[in-house]
Amino acid sequence: MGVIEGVNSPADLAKLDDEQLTTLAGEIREFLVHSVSRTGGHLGPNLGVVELTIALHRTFDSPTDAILWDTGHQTYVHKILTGRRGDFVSLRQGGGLSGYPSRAESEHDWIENSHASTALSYADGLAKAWELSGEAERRRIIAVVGDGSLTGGMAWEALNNIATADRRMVIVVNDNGRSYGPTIGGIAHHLSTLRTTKGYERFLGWGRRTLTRTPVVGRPVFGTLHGVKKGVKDIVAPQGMFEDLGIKYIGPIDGHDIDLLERTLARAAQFPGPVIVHCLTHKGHGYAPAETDEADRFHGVPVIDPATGRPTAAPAPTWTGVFSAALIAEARRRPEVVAITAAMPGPTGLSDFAAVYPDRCYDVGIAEQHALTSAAGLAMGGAHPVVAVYATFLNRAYDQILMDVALHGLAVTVVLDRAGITGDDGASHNGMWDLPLLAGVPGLRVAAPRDGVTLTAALAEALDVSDGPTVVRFPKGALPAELPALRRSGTADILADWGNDVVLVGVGPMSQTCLEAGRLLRDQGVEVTVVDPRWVLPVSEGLLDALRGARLVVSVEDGNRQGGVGAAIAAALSPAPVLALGIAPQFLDQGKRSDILDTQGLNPAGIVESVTKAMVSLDN
Ligand SMILES: Cc1ncc(C[n+]2csc(CCOP(=O)(O)OP(=O)(O)O)c2C)c(N)n1
Repeated sequence: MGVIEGVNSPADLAKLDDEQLTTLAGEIREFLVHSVSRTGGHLGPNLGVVELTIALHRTFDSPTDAILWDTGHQTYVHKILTGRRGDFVSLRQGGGLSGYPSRAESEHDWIENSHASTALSYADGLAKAWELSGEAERRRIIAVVGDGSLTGGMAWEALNNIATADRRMVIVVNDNGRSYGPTIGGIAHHLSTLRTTKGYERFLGWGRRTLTRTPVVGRPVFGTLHGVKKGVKDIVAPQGMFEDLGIKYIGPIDGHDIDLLERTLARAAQFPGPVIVHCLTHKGHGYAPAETDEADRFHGVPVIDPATGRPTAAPAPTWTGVFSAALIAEARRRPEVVAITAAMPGPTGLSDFAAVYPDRCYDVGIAEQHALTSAAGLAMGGAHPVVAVYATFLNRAYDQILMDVALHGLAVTVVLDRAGITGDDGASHNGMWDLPLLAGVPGLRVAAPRDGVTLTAALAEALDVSDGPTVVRFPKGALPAELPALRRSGTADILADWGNDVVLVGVGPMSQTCLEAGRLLRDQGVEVTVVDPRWVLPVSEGLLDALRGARLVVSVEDGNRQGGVGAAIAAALSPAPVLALGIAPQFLDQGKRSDILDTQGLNPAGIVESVTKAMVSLDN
């Protein structure tokens, strides 16, 4: 039996000696590689925090003490140590173990939102609450934040507040130098300076030993040196940024040395105020294919062969790939086109663009708000920025797209990847919020292409718009086959025309689903037309032309139906009856995209059922 089998709760860690702890770390790594290679998931980040997580759970008393993981993608080891090792077979699957912390799963999980840079704000609030309730003396708060997540504005808003009070809090900076790719920007540069500079503590130790041995002048010189501590610190190890804020800084320390981690964390826990422990870790540590992967150190992997790290399935063409190629083609003939990513050049398809046009691509860090307003500035200066983000992260930048871009009538194109139901990553990753958010932005136009051809066309059309923002949204996953139109009505495509008693309107990839539902209805003798609006918001004249005269209009979108495209069509056609199908506002558990669509009735049979019911009630 391995050591790992005997660890079912943090308390079990206390019994282990140094040798057993080293063995445990190795066994956890082996377990992670074998388990995640079968399910897919965040492998690299978790391989990097094995020792750190062991040390945290040995030093602190979770859940009496709160360990708050920023982003939460690096909590697999935490899950293993808190009794969930047996559930990894179902990682990220419907009804299985969540890929992020989950409050329903464990009392050890506090935050389950996978959006980055929030842990320090949660920590600040929790510290205030425990101060008010009198629990602050007996409970500790530990926030673990990566160097990538430290590039997010929220982290700095939190630090600014944390620094002004002397509430106890241990902030562990898990610095592996990477977000997906290398972490960018001044903060990353500062951390790397700390990483490479001789530690201040070591310098002071050297100063004390050397100078106090020097007769007469030595002691006074050391005293002066100690007195002007801050200045010396900035020369030797410029941790100034944190200490200038008013937060004690310890480090950098080796984040793979359990004993050193424990001693340092224990020291930090005694400090009567906020303290930063700067830990250096390696993403993908101990697994060669991850350690040598230049792109992202196996940040997130599909199902892979554990021996080689290679995906077991042949890569299929993706929406992201079509966007990436289309953007490069557009940039070739439009010198004003530039691209912006918020720390996700690979996943959003911008790394290929950056390889061709390095001077026209900006990675701004995990800073969606800044990305949008910086894009506004670029547009003011004559560029046409394309901001590529996952749909779920656009939520962060709503005010910026509304006030900084749209109010100014600036030509910024936002490309939303992973729009609609994404599935495996659970509630916080579904891109189901964008359409209702964007529907209320004056002057903003949204395209939802249904296949690769319409995606390429939508991007070109968006880049032609010069008087306001445009959005092009598409889902996660494999690209569907091309779906040609019968004819155009303005900017809308008529996909099938078997009479117009009922008109089905499919948003983006739901056009294909509507076409299949249309065929079933036609076979039942219903006169039905299927339309893809392509440009879904605001509701276009061409679409309205195709809808007028129908007895029933049914729209289908794989997002929040409250205030979405269907609601906009209903408002435009009122009082004509419109059935707006989509997802009722809710946080959906993880599962396969197709399974979730089935349970929401957003498949051909479900649409037919809804249409039939609506027609019956119209007839009565
Ligand atoms: C607001 C937001 N934008 C983008 C992401 C996508 N994302 C997930 S993890 C990650 C990088 C995080 O880097 P770091 O905090 O250093 O953690 P590491 O994976 O390196 O351990 C990014 C950009 C996110 N989770 N949240």
